[in-house]
Amino acid sequence: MSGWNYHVTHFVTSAPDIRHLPADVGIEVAFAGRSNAGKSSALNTLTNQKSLARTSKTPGRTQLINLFQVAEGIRLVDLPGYGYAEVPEEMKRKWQRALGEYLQKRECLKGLVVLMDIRHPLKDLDQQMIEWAVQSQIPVLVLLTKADKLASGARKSQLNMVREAALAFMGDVQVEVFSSLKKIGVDKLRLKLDSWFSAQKEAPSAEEEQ
Ligand SMILES: Nc1nc2c(ncn2[C@@H]2O[C@H](COP(=O)(O)OP(=O)(O)OP(=O)(O)O)[C@@H](O)[C@H]2O)c(=O)[nH]1
Ligand SMILES: [Mg+2]
Repeated sequence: MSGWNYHVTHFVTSAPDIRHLPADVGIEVAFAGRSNAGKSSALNTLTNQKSLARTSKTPGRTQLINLFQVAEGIRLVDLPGYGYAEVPEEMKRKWQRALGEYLQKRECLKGLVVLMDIRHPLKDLDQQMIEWAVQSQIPVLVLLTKADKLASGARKSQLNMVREAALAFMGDVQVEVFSSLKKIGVDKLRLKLDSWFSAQKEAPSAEEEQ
């Protein structure tokens, strides 16, 4: 199975809620995680583009559902970060609602990448996110981000700890280390996306079926 070329990914649209998204067809894989976990950076690293997804030192920067197209019917989604305390309640409620709706109602969602800072993994909302995905039979790839911030021993022990904890979810949950800065784990991410997106590539077109 040959993979997709993620480098040609381009921006499609930003939506405040699912009603503003394009038709619910094809396959989407969403990147979720706490504010500042490194979602937008991971998307830029994967696609080898400096500023496809906007990154910021200020948490809560990505407040919209941002869609990117890899190929026809193949999309990546940068979801609003959750769990940022400094955001006004009203705004927080709005994002949380948009996020929940997207996760529960979007039929074409076929995989979830949950990003967590390797130094602070498995916060309550991260666990809720994984639990929800497992219940919905959506496979999960957990990326422990900013792995460059830890020495290799500490990195390994965090990975083992989170892998152990992930077993409790009793679902399709794979855990890997990742660094946008040092390009660690990018191959693992690419392989996983290829496998989630392969259904689309292998599906016969309407013409071939006849
Ligand atoms: N050292 C290091 N810093 C990183 C890495 N990835 C992201 N960062 C930094 O972490 C901060 C947040 O990164 P973003 O990619 O904007 O995080 P996000 O999850 O998209 O944040 P929101 O959009 O607010 O939810 C930025 O200052 C990045 O430069 C990494 O692999 N290593
Ligand atoms: Mg972001």
